[in-house]
Amino acid sequence: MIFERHAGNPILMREDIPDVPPAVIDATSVFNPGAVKHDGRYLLLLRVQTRGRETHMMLAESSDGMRFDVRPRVIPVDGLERVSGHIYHIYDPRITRLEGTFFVMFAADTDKGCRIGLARTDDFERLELVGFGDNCGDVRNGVLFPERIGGRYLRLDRPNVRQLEGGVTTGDEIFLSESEDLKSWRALGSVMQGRPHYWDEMIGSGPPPVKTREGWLHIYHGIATHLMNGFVYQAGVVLLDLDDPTRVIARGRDNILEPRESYELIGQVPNVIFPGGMIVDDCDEDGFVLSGSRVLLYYGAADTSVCLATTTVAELLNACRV
Ligand code: BMA
Repeated sequence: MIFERHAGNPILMREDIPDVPPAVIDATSVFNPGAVKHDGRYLLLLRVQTRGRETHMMLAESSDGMRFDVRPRVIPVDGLERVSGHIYHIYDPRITRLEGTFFVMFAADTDKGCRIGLARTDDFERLELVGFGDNCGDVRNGVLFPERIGGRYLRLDRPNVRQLEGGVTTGDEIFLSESEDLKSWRALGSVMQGRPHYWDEMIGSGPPPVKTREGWLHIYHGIATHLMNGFVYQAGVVLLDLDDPTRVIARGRDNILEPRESYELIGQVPNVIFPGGMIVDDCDEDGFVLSGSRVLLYYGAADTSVCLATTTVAELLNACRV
C-alpha cells in the first residue's frame, strides 16, 4: 500500500478526550480532524462528539505528530451567534495557513441544509467567524487553497445534490469557487466527478491541496455506494493544474487508503476512512513541497477515532498516474 498506518493507531480515542463540563462529559467519539504544523508543534483540530450527539471542536497538540495531548477546552467560534437560523452541528474542520493566518473551513448543519463556514485564528485559543454560507446552497467539504491564484481566493467544495439511503446528503462532483473577500463565493467550474460503479461514486475534498512543482496535490474521499451492506469511505489522490485548478492533470485509478483495520471497519459508522488533515514536512524556498518529503495524513476512522498514516509526496504523485 502507498500509506503505512501508524503502529499506535488509533492515535486518539474517546478516552483521550478530557471532560469539559457542561459541554463535553464522557465523549462518545473523536474523529475527522484538521491538521497543521505551527512553530514546530503539530496541531489537530478535533471533531468531538458527545453522547447527546452534539459536536464540539477541541485542540490536540504534539511535538512528534504521533502522541497528542488534548487541551481541556472547547474552542468557540466567535460570531456564529450572529448567524440567523439554528446551527445544529459544526464539524469536519480543514485548516489552511494563508497570508500568515490560520483559516478553518468547516461544515455546519442548519435547517436549510449544510453550509460552509470560515473562521480565522492566530493561536487556536478561539476562532473568529469570517464568513458563513453564501449563495451556494447546500454544500459540504469546503477546503481553502493556501494562496491566492490569479488574485482571487479559491476553494474546493462539494454541493450536496444526492440523498443516500438513510438520509445522508452527498454529491458526486467537486467544484472550484472563487472569492474576493473570503465571504461570498462564486462557482468557477467543475473540477472532477464521481465514477459510477467504482470506488469513488460520490466524492468530496479531504485536506487542503498541497503545492508541488507538478501541480496541486489533493487527497479526496470517495464513497462506494453500490455495495450491498452500506457505504465504504476511502481516500484517493488527484493532481490539479497550478494556475487553473479546474484542470485535472492526473487522477489515481484506485483508492490509496481503504478501511482494512478493525478500527476502520467497526465503529459508529463502519467502513469509514475520512481524511481531513495533511502535514508535509519539507518545502523549498518558493513554497513547493519536496518530492522526498514525508506526508502525515490524519483521518477519522469509522466516525469513532483519529488515525495517522504516512507516505511521501513522491508516492502520492506516482499514485496519481496509476
Ligand atoms: C459524511 C460526513 C463525515 C462523516 C462521513 C461518514 O457525510 O458527515 O463527517 O465522517 O459522512 O459518516
